[in-house]
Amino acid sequence: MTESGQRESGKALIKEELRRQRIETPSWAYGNSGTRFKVFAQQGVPRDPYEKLADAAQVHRHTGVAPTVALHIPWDKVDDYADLARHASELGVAIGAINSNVFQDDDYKLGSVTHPDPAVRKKALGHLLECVDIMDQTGSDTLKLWFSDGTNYPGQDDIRARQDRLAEALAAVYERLGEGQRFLLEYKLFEPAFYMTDLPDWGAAYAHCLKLGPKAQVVVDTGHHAPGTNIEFIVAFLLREGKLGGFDFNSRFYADDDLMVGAADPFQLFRIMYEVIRGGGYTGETAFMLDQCHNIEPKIPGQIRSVMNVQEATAKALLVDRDALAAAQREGDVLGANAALMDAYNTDVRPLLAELREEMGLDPDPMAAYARSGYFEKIAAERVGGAQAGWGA
Ligand code: RM4
Ligand code: MN
Repeated sequence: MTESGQRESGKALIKEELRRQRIETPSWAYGNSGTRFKVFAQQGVPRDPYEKLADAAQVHRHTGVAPTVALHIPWDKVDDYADLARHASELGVAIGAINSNVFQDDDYKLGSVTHPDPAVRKKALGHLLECVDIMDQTGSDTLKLWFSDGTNYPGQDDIRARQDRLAEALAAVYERLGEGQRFLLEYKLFEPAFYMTDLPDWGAAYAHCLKLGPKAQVVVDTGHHAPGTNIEFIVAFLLREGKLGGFDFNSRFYADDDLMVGAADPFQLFRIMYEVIRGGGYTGETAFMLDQCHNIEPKIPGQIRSVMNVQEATAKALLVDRDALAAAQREGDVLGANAALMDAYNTDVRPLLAELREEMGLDPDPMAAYARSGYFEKIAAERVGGAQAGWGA
């Protein structure tokens, strides 16, 4: 084959991979959000889970790669989940991961599943089991567990006993999982607890999951690490152990900022995606989910932009000449190996993605297509009255 023929077939393969990528958007991204200082209301914001799904369907309509929506319980509580799932499918999307919430009740002031009072622990576990019931009704295969549990002061509670309580709850949830269901265990360095978090890092999450079995995997929220943490190392390690269940993608400059993925550090996102591909996570069960809030920017375009950012990082990671990289690594060619990565990162993949979108029957420019669609004007006019959904509702 000629060199240009090879280039064309390489490009076709990359497009094939990009075409099958799936990025899940979170229902809470469509609602109002803010910081602890102020939640800003926006026009046209959904008032219930049905309207959130409609907004998510728009993101899928313009990107073609965001066909599922994560729910957060109880924020997205409805009387009839089968009906909600039907509504999603009429809109051309499906319900994805179920996110549990044991952090917004007065009872959880000192913790949920790690609380010193067994009655509170029982209540928290009850909620987690209820989330599995909901999965049965929506057909979701993934439960995401994030605990705000931790302590603010040295001596406040027994660190080791809290681990025992956590392990006990996780085992009970694990037991309840049905065929084809799994849970993803999320860790976070700090916040809302400031002294000690019960699941502060991937090592703790990994150890709990390892003990439980194959249906327990770790989820990496990119905003949940100390500054400077090498997240791609964590990705490589967990994939090697078959324990990388998925990502909560977002960007951070300082703490858990929940900004658009790829906004703060697109190079880091590229490095992460390279390790995902290298480790077999791209074609495996690693879920690409967004966990973001759009406090000041419009929400639907914010999600579209985020999906595009993930696609761009993925395309660049797919472009890495892995043979050349491996050869340079074998030869100890430090600069050559680094150049193999950087060449891919420095490639402008936007024309390739535009071409792919056209082949998929989409507009090559999803942001412009959404702006032209009239959807925003429609929801701004229609969604008047009623209570707007917000982070926490
Ligand atoms: C947490 C964590 C969870 C998400 C909530 C909204 O910090 O990232 O994944 O469900 O925020
Ligand atoms: Mn998260």
